Amino acid sequence: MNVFPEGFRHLPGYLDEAAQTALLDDIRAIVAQAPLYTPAMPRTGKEMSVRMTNCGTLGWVTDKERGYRYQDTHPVTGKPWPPIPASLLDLWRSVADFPDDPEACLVNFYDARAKMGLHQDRDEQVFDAPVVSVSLGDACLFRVGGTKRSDPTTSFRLESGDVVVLGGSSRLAFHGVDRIYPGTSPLLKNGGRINLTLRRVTT
Ligand code: MD3
Ligand code: FE
Repeated sequence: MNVFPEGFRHLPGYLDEAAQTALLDDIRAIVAQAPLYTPAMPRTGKEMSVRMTNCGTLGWVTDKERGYRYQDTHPVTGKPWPPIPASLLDLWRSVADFPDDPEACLVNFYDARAKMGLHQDRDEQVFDAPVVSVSLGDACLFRVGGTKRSDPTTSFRLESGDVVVLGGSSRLAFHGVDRIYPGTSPLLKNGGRINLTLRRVTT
């Protein structure tokens, strides 16, 4: 029984080692301009285990007072987000099958204990563009279900260099990261996993 939602594409090993290293250099330059920060859940203020930053004209942020949203500046430095690097624009143009470039690139950093609970991505104003995700560093156990929280889910590993395209009905599928597998990639000297998600936000 195939429980992958329609429009879900997993491209294992899409980026080779050289492309992963080059992309990691781009991400280091972004983090130097826009440091990783610890986001907090709306209302409760509970800190997430994943640290985040963004590049692009808009970035996804969350804090206790104002909740989930997109904004054009870093919540700690107040500076505009750095631009999306050419490497990621090229990737989007190759796999997204969408006429416009992405506006937002969320950079998630997972240490060995970090995880992300099952959720839908619905803070964007439009859902017609796909979400494109790139994994770097340690592997993770990823879970994807259907468009209802109660739908059955499938779990599989995402490895460094994998790309996932979430188009069609998969765009609103529930998904999450159950665990990181420490020591499964030599890419990051001190271990951990980086995930990049490219998105359209506005009309
Ligand atoms: C499936 N990030 O930032 S990326 C997120 O690995 C997020 O950091 C995860 O979920 C991570 O919101 C997963 C792959 C992904 C992204 C968006 C999706 C899978 C998706 C949207 C719908 C279904
Ligand atoms: Fe998500």
